[in-house]
Amino acid sequence: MQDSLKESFLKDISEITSLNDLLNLKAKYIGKKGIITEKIKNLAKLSLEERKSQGKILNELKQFIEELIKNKEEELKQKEISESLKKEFIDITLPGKNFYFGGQHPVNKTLLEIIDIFREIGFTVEEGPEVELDYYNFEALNIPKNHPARDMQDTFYVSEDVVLRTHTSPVQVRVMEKKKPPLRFISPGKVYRCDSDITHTPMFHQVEGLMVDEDVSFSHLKGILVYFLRRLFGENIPVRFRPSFFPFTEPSTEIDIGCIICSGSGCRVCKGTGWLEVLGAGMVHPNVFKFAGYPEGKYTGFAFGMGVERLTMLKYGIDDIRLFFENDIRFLRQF
Ligand code: 2NL
Repeated sequence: MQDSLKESFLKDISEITSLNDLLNLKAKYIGKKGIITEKIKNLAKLSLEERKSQGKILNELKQFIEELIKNKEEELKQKEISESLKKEFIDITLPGKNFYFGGQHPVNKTLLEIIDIFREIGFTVEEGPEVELDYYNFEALNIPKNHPARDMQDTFYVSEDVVLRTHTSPVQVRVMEKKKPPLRFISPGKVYRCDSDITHTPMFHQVEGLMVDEDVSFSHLKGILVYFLRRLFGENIPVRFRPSFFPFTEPSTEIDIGCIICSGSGCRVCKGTGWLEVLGAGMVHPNVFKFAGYPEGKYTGFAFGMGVERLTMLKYGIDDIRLFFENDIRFLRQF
């Protein structure tokens, strides 16, 4: 009788594959209402003789079952651990996922190049507000109210006498108000004009420069700007000066370099002329010194200005300025 019980237990336990089933099996045989437990309870009904022999057999069987369940439990726990280890295995020798480094924005690259060149020859860097008084943006630069230059530059007005600066020249006026010559600095930064097409964006970057002292002449202007262009575009770049007009300089000039796309033979980029305009410059107008509070006739100086997006477009042969502001990673990765 107890032998067949043992056999049925051995058969049952051999089919167990989970801890949960094992607990049920334990309850079935040796739980509160388990088969063995019941049998032990029923011993009381037997004669002393039988109680002794049956009791011994049942106790041994119970111990045997407990032992096997304990072993099985250990075995199942080990199996569970090794299975989860197998499932969670990470092959650290697999190649990593590709990721890409960001790059410097091409406009910023050009800007930093320009700043470096001027720093090396003793120019410092000055900055100022982007929201500017009409006075500093126009008035103090010899552009009076109703001057056509104010229409030429489509200006974002914040209020009647506050604008988004249309150039970085107001920085230079502010520096002149505070410091006496000799002055030699550049003012890079964002400027704003109400204009948008393939060569204009409402915000772009400009670098202006100013050098003021006693006896600064047009030959200083020429020497420094030709040197600058040779550094930026290469030693052999052709440079030419054309007469021009700005309200804040007299005389004024626009400076061209030989077309870097066609080397001067004429192409789409230089519109067949062989030349590209890259700088505006001139000798500071006496009225600008007057607004800055400098004594009349004491100082002379030259000033210049350039558009950083335009220079970057020429340098890399980019034909649409809006590409700079779309931040398409495929575009940006090329620089
Ligand atoms: C251009 C031309 C220029 C200046 C900027 C300047 C500043 C002061 C006094 C006189 Cl405080 N001039 N700046 C002079 C000539 C040209 O910029 O084509 N910019 C993109």
